[in-house]
Amino acid sequence: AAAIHLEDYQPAPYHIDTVDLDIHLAPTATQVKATLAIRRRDGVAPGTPLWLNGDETAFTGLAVNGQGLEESAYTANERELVIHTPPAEPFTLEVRTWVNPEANTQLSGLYRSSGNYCTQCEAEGFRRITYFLDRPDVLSVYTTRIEGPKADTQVLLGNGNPVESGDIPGTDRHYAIWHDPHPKPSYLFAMVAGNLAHVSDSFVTSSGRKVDLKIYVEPGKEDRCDWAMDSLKRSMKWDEDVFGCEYDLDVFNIVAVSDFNMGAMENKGLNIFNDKYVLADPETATDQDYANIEAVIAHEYFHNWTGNRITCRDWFQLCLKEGLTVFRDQEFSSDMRSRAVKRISDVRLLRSHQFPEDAGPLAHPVRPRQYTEINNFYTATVYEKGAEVVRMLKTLLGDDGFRKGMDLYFQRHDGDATTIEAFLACFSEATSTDLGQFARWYEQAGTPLVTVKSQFDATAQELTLDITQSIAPLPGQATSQPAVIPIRFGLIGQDGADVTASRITGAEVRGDVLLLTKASQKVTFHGLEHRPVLSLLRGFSAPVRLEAHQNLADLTFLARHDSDPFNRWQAVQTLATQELIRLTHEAHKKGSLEVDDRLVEIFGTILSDQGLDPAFKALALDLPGEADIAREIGKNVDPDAIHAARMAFRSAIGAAHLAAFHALLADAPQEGTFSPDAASAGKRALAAQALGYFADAGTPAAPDKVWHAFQQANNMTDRIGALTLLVHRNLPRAEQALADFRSRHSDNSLAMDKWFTVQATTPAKDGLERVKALTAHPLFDMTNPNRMRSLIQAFATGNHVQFARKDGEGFAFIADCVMTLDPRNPQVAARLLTCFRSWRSLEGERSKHAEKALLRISAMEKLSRDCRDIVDRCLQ
Ligand code: HT7
Ligand code: ZN
Repeated sequence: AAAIHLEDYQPAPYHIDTVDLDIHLAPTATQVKATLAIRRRDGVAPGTPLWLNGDETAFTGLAVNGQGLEESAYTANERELVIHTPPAEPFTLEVRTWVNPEANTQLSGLYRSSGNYCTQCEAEGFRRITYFLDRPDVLSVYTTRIEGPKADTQVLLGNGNPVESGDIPGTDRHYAIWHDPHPKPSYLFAMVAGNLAHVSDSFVTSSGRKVDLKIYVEPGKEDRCDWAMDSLKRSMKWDEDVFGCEYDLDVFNIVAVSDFNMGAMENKGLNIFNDKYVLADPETATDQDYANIEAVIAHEYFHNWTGNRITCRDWFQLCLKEGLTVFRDQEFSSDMRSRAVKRISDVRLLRSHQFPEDAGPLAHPVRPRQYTEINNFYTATVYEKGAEVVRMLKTLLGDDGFRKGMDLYFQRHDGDATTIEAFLACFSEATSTDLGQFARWYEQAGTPLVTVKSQFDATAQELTLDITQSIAPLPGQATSQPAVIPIRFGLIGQDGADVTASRITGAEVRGDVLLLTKASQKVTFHGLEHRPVLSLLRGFSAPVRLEAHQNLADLTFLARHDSDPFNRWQAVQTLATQELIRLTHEAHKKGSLEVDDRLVEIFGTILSDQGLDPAFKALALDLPGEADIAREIGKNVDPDAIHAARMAFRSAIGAAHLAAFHALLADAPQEGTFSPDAASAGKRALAAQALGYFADAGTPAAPDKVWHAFQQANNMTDRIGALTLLVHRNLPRAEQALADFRSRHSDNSLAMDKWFTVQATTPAKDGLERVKALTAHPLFDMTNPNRMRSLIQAFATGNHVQFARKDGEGFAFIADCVMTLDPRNPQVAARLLTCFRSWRSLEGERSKHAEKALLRISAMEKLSRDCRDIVDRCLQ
């Protein structure tokens, strides 16, 4: 398929001011009548053909200004509707199509989930319902009439406010009409119909308007919506308080469905969610689930202003809404929870998902310049790195400057479909700052590497840093230009308190932020009596890789004394990573896996620090994951050696601090009533770490301890934690625990997803065989995206030793799954396929097997555009 290029952007030749939809629902033959009020754009020649997108769209008729057209006056097929010579004056076009929701396995357009009708139109699903200028810069006011059989579609929902509803006399059918007064692009259109139950609440906005809030779920699941509703109300209040954004309709509806390609969708006034991000109770949801629900509910709600009121001019600008909205949801969660813990968790996610993407064949700028399949650009780079870029803007401009820029953006662009340039111009104008060089963050792919070498001159009382920044060559980007990199820093004196330099030369400094702007620069801190310990990149102030060449003593000092919690955590991670890399090399050559006592001791210091928040402690105790170690090693990766190294390190820590872990377990809270708040979750996370290390210390008491933890768990976090240890460490009664879990939760699909994932990620030698056997399990269903991800994708992304097996069987299995899935659901298949993105960094034999699997996919006849795009880029 031909690539689409940013530089080719042209505005649409026609406006579509209003869209009136009349949808008659039926499982296999839904009739859609779209009446479009169309107007030629100024400057466009009269008679310019009107070209509308379709995708497997079934045409049944049309009329222009109420009159039928000769067949020669238009072209209608699955992919397009072209009116060859439209009227010069504004006109109405009535188009009739029909849709088969039952057969829609792609879950894009109008489809069925558990017998209910729902839609997913981002990015290009609306054209699967009716022909349209299906692009984000065509904004229209929508009125939707939905009609269906009363028995099967008791609930009829659309965008905007409800206008009217009633029975259709003499039939068993009824209808509802919805009107959305806010012009919107077609990707934000939605409708839902079915027999759904709901919970209700309300919110009074800052200007005193009452908004009715409803969450719709399958009947019987209403009692699992409390947390989502609570999160929604907190999000609405937070957006008013922090960004001055007030909600703008009379109703806000959320619908949870169990078949959904992604997490959720921000359709105007009618958010549709993967039920995984709505449903929660202590019995079935982990603390992580609660945190995710809070974040995703907030994210979709925040899109109402950043995405819906102000949308993207074209899909290249996707980060305009996604990066900004992720930043906003991260800030919301930070305010609801511990800011330090949230920052560490976000950086871990960025490093584990975005850094590998940015270092391999799928690397692309935060604002890509070309694509063949837009669905493949809903990536960690657009979302997570996009959020980091917004965060850097805030760091550079300060809190007030950032808020001024956002205020100007909302005021100037409300109702627009706009660009990154326009967004940056608001910040530039509001703060009189030149952001020309900063814009490179949107244009260049790759993670900058920042290296720092420091030298202290006691006589001159100067600390000098030699700093470089560079991006390794990438496909399509041989060279790069220096970016503006804000480095938040501290200088720590011998007593552990921060000291200040009398003067700093060689770089612009704003408060405690150093601005790097050149490929290499020398920065000097003057007036320092003693050599301070450097704390760089505090709070992870820029999405870069930092090589600061700090020795064990300095890093240990930072781990103990840094006033910046992120860098305290980072110091432990850096030390642990260095040791894990050394141990991995030993394991690879079958050497001895003796762990350095000094490193084991650092974990003892963390454990005994009474002043640390339990959630922070839990994160600090967690060793870098296997994928993190692989990424740091970068080439000739041997996943077996990494696994052995990591387990050896864990055993050493467990054995050395057994008493401390034991004490932590004895102190673990035995709650009566479960609370999902951050403080309680932190205590559970710490107890889970203690149990894990206790198990890895290998004492004879460990298996019983874990089994009891499993049996006594009164919430899902504790239960799944213990079950994971039983299965992954192959402890006695693991199979019994799996059977117990299954019988307890077999009627709850979200809980059963966890059951599949625990087994998919077990590093045992027969891990792959277990996964293959589970594909034949009666509860496994390849066509349900959540279930597929819980087993297949969890295996491919969370089981490095088995996925990257030396015999190549792991790769071959995933290739088979991709090929099975592709004809049914190409979006989900293509996402699964991205698990091959780091194949070139594996050691020889393994990378050969991965290439073979990719070539097999590439040779498949009728491969979707989605998978073709990913496989071609992986192999380039
Ligand atoms: N904006 C939404 C993206 C999304 C999506 C994209 C492609 C295909 C299916 C999809 N479902 C949702 C979600 C968000 O980022 O808020
Ligand atoms: Zn989003």
